[in-house]
Amino acid sequence: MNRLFDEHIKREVLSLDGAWRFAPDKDDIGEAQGWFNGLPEYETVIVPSVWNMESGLYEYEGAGWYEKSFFTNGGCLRFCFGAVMTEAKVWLDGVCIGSHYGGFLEFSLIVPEVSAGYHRLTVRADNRFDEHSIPQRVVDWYHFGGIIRGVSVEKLCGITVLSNHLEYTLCDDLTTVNGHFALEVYNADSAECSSVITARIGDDTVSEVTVTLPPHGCETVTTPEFTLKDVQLWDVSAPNLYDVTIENETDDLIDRVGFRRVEVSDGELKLNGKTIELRGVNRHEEHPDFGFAFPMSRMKHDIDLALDMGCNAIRGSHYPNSQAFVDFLDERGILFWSEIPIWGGGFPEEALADSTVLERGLEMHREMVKYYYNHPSIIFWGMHNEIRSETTAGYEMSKLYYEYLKQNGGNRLVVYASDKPMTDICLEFGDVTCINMYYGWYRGGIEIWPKFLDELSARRKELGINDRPIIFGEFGAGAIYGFRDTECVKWSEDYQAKVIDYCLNLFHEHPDVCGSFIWQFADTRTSDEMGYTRARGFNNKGILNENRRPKAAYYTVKSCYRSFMEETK
Ligand code: ADA
Repeated sequence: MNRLFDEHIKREVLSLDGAWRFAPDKDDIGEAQGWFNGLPEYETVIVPSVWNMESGLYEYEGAGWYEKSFFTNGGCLRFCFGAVMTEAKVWLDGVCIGSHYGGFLEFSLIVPEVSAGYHRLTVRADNRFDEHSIPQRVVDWYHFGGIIRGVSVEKLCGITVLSNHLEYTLCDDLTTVNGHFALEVYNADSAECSSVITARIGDDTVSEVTVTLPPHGCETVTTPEFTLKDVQLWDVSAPNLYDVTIENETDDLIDRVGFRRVEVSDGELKLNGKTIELRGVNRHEEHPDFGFAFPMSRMKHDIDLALDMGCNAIRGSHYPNSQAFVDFLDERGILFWSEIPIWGGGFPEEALADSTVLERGLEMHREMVKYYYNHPSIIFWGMHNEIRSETTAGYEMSKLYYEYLKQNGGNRLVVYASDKPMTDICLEFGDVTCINMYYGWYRGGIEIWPKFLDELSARRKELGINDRPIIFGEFGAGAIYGFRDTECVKWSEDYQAKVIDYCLNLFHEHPDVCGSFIWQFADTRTSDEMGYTRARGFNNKGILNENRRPKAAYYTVKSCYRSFMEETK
């Protein structure tokens, strides 16, 4: 289960979450020895999870095999994986049925004819890196391995809808919507099949389309255009959602949508025509007990904390978060920045120009757009973070991804976080100028900030992009939970609170800045490659510690963000 609602009522879905047989493959011999025909030795683990939480595997990087038996009364089956770190290969009864690259994105594999009876599903997950990996080995988070999100098997019958995008424009009256659905349809039968598919929004049938497909054919069809009147907008203060049901006699796909408009105009960021200031945090979807297999109950708690601080925005740094988390954001009215894990600090220039990397990154953007398209909370697609944006390779990558996302990403802005704006040659590819900068922590004290802001304004003017607002995508300071000091020294909670307080107020007062995303929401376990700059093996810039206990900065942020919020009322 990866959503906060049932995606199917008519379609038969069997959850495969729970106990699986598991074996780490430390010598990488599993494939040669045919482990897909049955694991020679195994222990029981619970899926979803990361293997690093199993004893003896805290630092394990390599391949891991998972196996589970299930029963079906036969037919066309679709195996759905919420996310597997990082490369997955899948077998059904010893026969390979497909593979997937990319750790934080869902994928599904269809097997057209499966006999009735018991079957064995085997997954080999591999979380190693090479020069073509996204991310590359050096990242400031931990390289967890395993099946990190839910797994299910769906039985497909006749014409089925695999995915849907609601494409719409909101008219200037902000109450009328013109739209249509783009439906990815598949024929699960071994004969040609025809069916009328109906699309409902709430209780209203808005569109119908007749689909005819050859045996096991798949295509994307567009429903006729419809108009909806008196629409209740989705907004941060009133996150109105509508249920969507796409169905025919035997199949259905249920989703939720919200109608809103996001744009940059008159140099300001606007949501539904009104200027909005983003009061944000960066959050890793990572927990000390669960790694990337972040439980839904804890997601809700994180959102409660963010709202308590007065946040209205979260950056899903640095990879697509689980669908359930974004569902919560849709429900609670928090804006989201969703990005793929191209983390520049560890990305050498040659990797940016590597054709496999470029294609893998593009495919990750395609999948992110495909699976997250209908979430109203997502207002930014993030292309990458802190890459070598002063190089030609950085420019070419940015251009490729920007053009793809502008064309295919729906009503959203495209952004990336730059840590070198004075030499960056890609800034034209950000609808908003997003800066990561750490004065007060790295590269000198907080007194440098005003000078930096002046230089940034001059640079943006020179590039002719000063009509776009600025967002601070990252800033902050490290603090060890519980370390207080009257001298306000580095690593103390007091020092962190001071830096954040200074930055938030400075950005809030600046006419060109439309938002701040503090680095970071909670402390996170990091990789060995980050070395001695990361006390305890953690990135300690959380305003909460890893167990979500507040540091002093929590109350500073709460006081700032809540007072900014009051000003906009
Ligand atoms: C970068 C990076 C973050 C984190 C941060 C830090 O800006 O994008 O992931 O590593 O630095 O803590 O230094």
